[in-house]
Amino acid sequence: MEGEALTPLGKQDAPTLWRGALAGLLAGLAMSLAMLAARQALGVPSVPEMVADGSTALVPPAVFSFLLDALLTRAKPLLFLGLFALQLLAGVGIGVGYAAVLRAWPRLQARPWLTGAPVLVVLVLFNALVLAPVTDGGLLGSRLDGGAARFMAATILYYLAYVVVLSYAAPGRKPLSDSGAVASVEGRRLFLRRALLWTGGLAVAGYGAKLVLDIIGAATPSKSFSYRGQMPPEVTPNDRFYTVSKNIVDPTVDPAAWALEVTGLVESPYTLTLPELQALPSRTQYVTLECISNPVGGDLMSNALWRGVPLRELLNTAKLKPGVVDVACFSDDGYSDSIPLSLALDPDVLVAYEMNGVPLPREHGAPARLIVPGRYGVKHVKWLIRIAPVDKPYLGYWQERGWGREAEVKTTSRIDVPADGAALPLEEGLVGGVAFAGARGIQRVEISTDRGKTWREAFLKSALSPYTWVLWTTPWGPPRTGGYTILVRATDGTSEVQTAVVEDSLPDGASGWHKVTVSVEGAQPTTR
Ligand SMILES: Nc1nc2c(c(=O)[nH]1)N[C@H]1C(S)=C(S)[C@@H](COP(=O)(O)O)O[C@H]1N2
Ligand SMILES: [Mo]
Repeated sequence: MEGEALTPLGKQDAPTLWRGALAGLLAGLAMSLAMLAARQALGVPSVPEMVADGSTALVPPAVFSFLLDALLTRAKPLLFLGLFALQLLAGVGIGVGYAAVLRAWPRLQARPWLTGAPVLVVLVLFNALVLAPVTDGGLLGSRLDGGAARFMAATILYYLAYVVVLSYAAPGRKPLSDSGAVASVEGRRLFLRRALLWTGGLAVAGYGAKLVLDIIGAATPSKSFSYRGQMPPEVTPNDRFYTVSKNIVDPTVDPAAWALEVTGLVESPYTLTLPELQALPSRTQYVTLECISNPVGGDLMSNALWRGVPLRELLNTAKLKPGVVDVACFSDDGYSDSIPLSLALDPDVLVAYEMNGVPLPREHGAPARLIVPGRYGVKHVKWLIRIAPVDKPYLGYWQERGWGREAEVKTTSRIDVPADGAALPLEEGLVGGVAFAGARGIQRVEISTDRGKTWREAFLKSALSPYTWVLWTTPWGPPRTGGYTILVRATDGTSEVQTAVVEDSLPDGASGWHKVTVSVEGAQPTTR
């Protein structure tokens, strides 16, 4: 149409900001779809996952510890959805800006590539130079799974999807010819185009929603079970064992493709397949795990029977070179931690592949994980893929984020029966729970109902191993009706009494005494 050239595009032809927002939303959906597809096909993490992972490195742990605990470990699907919504919001924002530019320079509408290309370049540079390095993925994503090439390919792919849809959906009406006949043809074309756009957009959105639901379905929210009012089983069944991980989606490792690399400061590095690991002499051992962020009285503590090969045997086979300080352990999910050499040589530190008699479940680190008696959960690296002795102190994932290096379990005890807030009859009942002191063991557990003036010693069930919690119980009959606070404290194997000093779990684990408050109500009519 010559008309286009004759009638210069004016502001009235440019998109409204609303239209820009809508186009931005559509483009954001297309981008998210491409992002999730790239994640599926290339294994490149999506932007929300990178941000979630990176945020734990960026925000000072003290400020963030509540959020970390609440969001990262408990409501991961929510965190993921929230970041995803933010990503769409960013898409909308760019759409609005884009429309504003077209309103300022309406003639640019005829050249969508001229406006689209800079947006693409800025987005790609953002990923390469800001997002990846800041979230620990390295410049250009070089430290991510699959390296820089895959990350940059995926980046270009999903941002291209954004820019193409945006530059297609954002521009306002181009001037139509004055001729009615031509206009109706144009109108029909426009209609077709719109119908196509909407169908495509909806299909894309639908598929994207499915992929998001898939991720959320695969997301392993950290879980724990509370035994309030009930004694916990001494050995926690696998499906009740607490789970904690840094990931929105935990890795699924193919056991057939899995290999454990023993490398670093050793004479003869080697790798082991799973059958090779399982063929080595193994041992079984009960070990209680407790998360370093478990509050006093919390539920992030469970006990299981583990089978595995002593780490020390794997290190001996590789022959350590002199000068080893720490043994660093690396995981398929990018997690890592280290233990000092002296501990790594303790025959009770295991590379475990069985939990309570069955192969390690996925969420507990299949096919193999580290079990380090006496240390908090952080040290028990799951989805283990590499063991590397190193000649200087090695800071693990959580230590880089402000948590303590030693992670030695503090003495803790918990009242499970009666439940906090319970109403009890005026008669003798049972008070009980668990106590744990890592590798030091538990010598004594006591309760007090007079704010610590007097203590009553509880009966202990003997521990299943030197590295487990103990179950304790004691009968208690409240002398009269009213409110009571029951306190508990344990004494560890070195005769040290659990400290009453209240300490937050960050950085070295929580301390203080657990207490429950109960009310004892009217006398039960006794049979006469
Ligand atoms: N690879 C990997 N290992 C990991 C973690 C992780 O995020 N990734 N989290 C650690 C933390 S903080 C804890 S408390 C324990 C929890 O182990 P569980 O889920 O089997 O109870 O795993 C540890 N090992
Ligand atoms: Mo933990």
